[in-house]
Parts: sequence; structure tokens; C-alpha cells
Amino acid sequence: MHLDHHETFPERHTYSAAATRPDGTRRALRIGLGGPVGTGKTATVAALCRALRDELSLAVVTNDIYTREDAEFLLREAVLPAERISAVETGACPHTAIRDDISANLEAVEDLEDTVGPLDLILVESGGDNLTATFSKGLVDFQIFVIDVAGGDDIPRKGGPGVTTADLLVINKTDLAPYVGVDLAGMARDAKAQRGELPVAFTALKTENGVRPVSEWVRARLADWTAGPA
Ligand SMILES: Nc1nc2c(ncn2[C@@H]2O[C@H](COP(=O)(O)OP(=O)(O)OP(=O)(O)O)[C@@H](O)[C@H]2O)c(=O)[nH]1
Ligand SMILES: [Mg+2]
Repeated sequence: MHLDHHETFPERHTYSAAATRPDGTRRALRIGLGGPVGTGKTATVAALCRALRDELSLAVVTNDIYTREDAEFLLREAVLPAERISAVETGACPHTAIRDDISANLEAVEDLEDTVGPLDLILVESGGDNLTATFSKGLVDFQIFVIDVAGGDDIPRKGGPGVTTADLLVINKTDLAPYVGVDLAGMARDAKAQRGELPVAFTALKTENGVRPVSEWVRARLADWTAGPA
């Protein structure tokens, strides 16, 4: 049977989490990264940490299905000190932990704020999932959906809530386009048709500054966040 979670939990987590902590100070901005398996979510998180860690106080929560693989990669790469990286093991359904029962992720986010805060930004990486996976607004303020050109140039056309509604769509691994016969201009047109004015960033994370379109977008969201009411 197909379980429609929106039907099952019609009223849950459709609101945004309060912008302040109990002591009245502004909490960290929370940005979620979701998308199919292997598209470059962890690579994006790693590159964002390297690009932003000197100017911002950062932390990361990773979600893996059965392991702590992504957190261990970030630790090996030393993108942040170990105490700023927290791993959630989600079990079978990665999307459940970011959308329906977000308690383990909320706990991880709040623990990070308590132990290494005050933080400016927390990145929450979802386990690799499918085109329907989206984050609860009770967990993150903005979501980035990461797809890649190796998955085929028909993915933007196929749509789904990640592609159509994410605050930023990242189309990664553009360096592979010539090898997989993908037309980037066509992908850009299809993404625009699905998303209207919502932004799309093409990235090649193996190249120097390859994450720049994403880090610029994150900086802009953070500027709005800190300018808003505390
Ligand atoms: N050629 C190329 N490879 C990339 C790029 N970005 C990431 N990769 C590689 O793609 C593979 C998967 O990247 P990850 O960042 O682990 O992908 P992920 O989305 O976090 O994967 P899961 O968490 O397992 O769903 C790794 O081998 C990366 O080195 C890119 O821009 N170009
Ligand atoms: Mg990953």
C-alpha cells in the first residue's frame, strides 16, 4: 500500500520552528540538503564548510540509513572539529526522519546549539532518498535539493516536490556532462519550467570554488535571517 504521509499527518510540522531560543537569543539558521543517493550532498556540505567556516560558526547533522558513513567522511576530511558534527541513524526510511518524526534530528540540532553554540548555521544532510523527499519546516528554515547530471537530463523534467519546491535546486557534477551526453542548457530550461523564479545552481564540486553559487546563496539567506526579528 502506498502511504501518503501528508494524508497521515495532515497538520504536522507545516509551521516554522521559532526563531529564538528560550533565552530570547536568535538560534542558528538551519538549512537541509536532500536528494537522491550519491548526487553530492556530503560533497556540498564539505565544500560549504570549507568556504564558510572562517567567517561563520557552523555545525552539521548527517542522516544515514544504517551507518555513520557521511559523518565519518566529514571527520576524515576535517571540514569541522569533531564536536561540530553529529550523526543520526535513520533506519529504513530517510525521509521519515526529516519530515514526519523529526525528533532525533531536532535533538541533534539542539544538542549542537547547547554544546558548541552560539552557532550561525546548521546544515542538515538527509539520507539519500528519492524525488519525493522533503524536509519538515519544523526542522529546517530552507532546503536545498541536490541532483546530478549523471542521473540523466530528464530528472528536472520528472519534477517531484524536491525539484519543484526546494528553495535552491543544485544540479551537480557538471564536469561529467560531456561523458554522459547531457545537455546542460536543456536541464536549465526544464528546471526553469518546473520552478519558475526559484533558483537553480549548477556545480562541479571537484573544481576549485565549484561550490560558490551555493555558498553565495547560503550567505544571502543568512543575511536575511540575521536582519529579521530576533
Ligand atoms: N565528478 C564529480 N564527482 C563528484 C562531484 N561531487 C561529488 N562527486 C562524487 O560523487 C560521489 C558521491 O558524492 P557524495 O557527496 O557522497 O554524495 P551523497 O549525495 O552525499 O551520497 P549519499 O549520502 O550516499 O546519498 C563521491 O564519490 C564524490 O566524490 C562532482 O561535482 N563531480
Ligand atoms: Mg551523503
